[in-house]
Amino acid sequence: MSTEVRSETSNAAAFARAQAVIPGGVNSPVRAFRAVGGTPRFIRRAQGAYLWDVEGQRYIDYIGSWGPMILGHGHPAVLEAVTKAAMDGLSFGAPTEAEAELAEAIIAQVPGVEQVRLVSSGTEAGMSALRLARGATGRHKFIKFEGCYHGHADALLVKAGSGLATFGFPTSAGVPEDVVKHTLVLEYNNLAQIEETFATQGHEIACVMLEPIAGNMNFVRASVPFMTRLRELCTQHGALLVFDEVMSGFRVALGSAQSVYARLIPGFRPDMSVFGKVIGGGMPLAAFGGSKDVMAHLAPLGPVYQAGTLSGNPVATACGLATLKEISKPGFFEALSARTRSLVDGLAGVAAEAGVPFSRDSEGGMFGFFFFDQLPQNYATVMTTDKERFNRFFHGMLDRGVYLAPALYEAGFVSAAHTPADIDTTLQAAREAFRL
Ligand code: KE4
Repeated sequence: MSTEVRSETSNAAAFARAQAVIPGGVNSPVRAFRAVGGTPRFIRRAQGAYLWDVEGQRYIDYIGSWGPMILGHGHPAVLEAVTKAAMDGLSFGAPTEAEAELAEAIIAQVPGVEQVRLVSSGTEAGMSALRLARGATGRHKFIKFEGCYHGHADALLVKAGSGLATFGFPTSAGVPEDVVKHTLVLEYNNLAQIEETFATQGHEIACVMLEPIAGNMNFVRASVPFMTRLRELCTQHGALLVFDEVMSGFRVALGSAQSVYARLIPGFRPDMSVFGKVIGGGMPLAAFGGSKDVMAHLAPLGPVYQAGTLSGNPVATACGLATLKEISKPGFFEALSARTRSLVDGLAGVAAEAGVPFSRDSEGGMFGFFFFDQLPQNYATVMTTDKERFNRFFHGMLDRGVYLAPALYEAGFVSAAHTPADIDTTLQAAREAFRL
């Protein structure tokens, strides 16, 4: 672990300073390390697969800004594009050719999407997709699944109520009950629940929104039977199937998770898709899209209002375009998938040597692991996995220069900048951390 003598402060001092002026010292809760304990690392800079904190400690970065940094930090082509765009103007509040170019680049890789609207965050994209689904169908109810996160819009901050297909109740203060009264929260991968819910309420359901590979409960795939039936039920009842691919989009495959399911389920495609993270390359940019018919309900064409001062921002758009150009190159995902798989298979081998119950999965540059002897299929099971063991492992790895997600329900990410030597270093750290 290399240490640069640059620091004029410590993580603890930086945290104390931040806590005085920012709630919890962070601008997004997961960064505060509340789930794992300890002092969050304040990052001063990043390059390739590495982060450096204010104490000069280097970390191999397996968060990658929670997904966007698929090329690694500081890719020269991306920095060049961002710098040029910035020199031409930071924001116009007027349309630019680059927005159409980015929309074309997204649409080219996702057959089910004919048009997209660019926005500034995954929350904004998910919220807008829900409003559009409701406006396009004239229905209010929608289904989400426990363990899937779709951003912090009020109607989406809901967890399962007791019993089958009851209306959820808010997971956050400040969300009135009547805002979530149309939100049905079901168990991920539970065929019986979607059958019964559609049988009794199908005619009232505007959409089903889900993460096809759920990275907000670490890494849980929708089973093929579940996804197949979900598609059939949505089609049968006139509900829109909305894929939240903010995390999985352009991360698990160039065609996103929906291309993985299209290979497993002939002719499969969702009705709407939500993207973020990778398509912005680390800048504030997200999108939602679908058929021209569905998107025609959006203002200024139709009655579903949606807007944004910085939507399609030229600097963010340049960053996203440069990122998509690089990941579209032949062999990119094959190499990234192999590198990610070498990490998780290596971790499984080291866990076995240590006699630690462990399961893992990965797709493209996204991975997950559990201190549990099999891969969980739903949120309830994920939450029974060994939290104490995870927290010890997390800090053991952090102390050895490996930065994993600071919560057992979060996914991990490998970039094109991670080398076989980085994987070996990670596995060496794990050999010790598994024994803590
Ligand atoms: P943002 O509003 O954070 O850009 O996107 C919300 C969102 C929507 N949909 C999915 C599937 C997501 O994973 C996210 C955001 N992901 C989290 C990581 N679990 C971002 C990290 C954070 O909240 O700080």
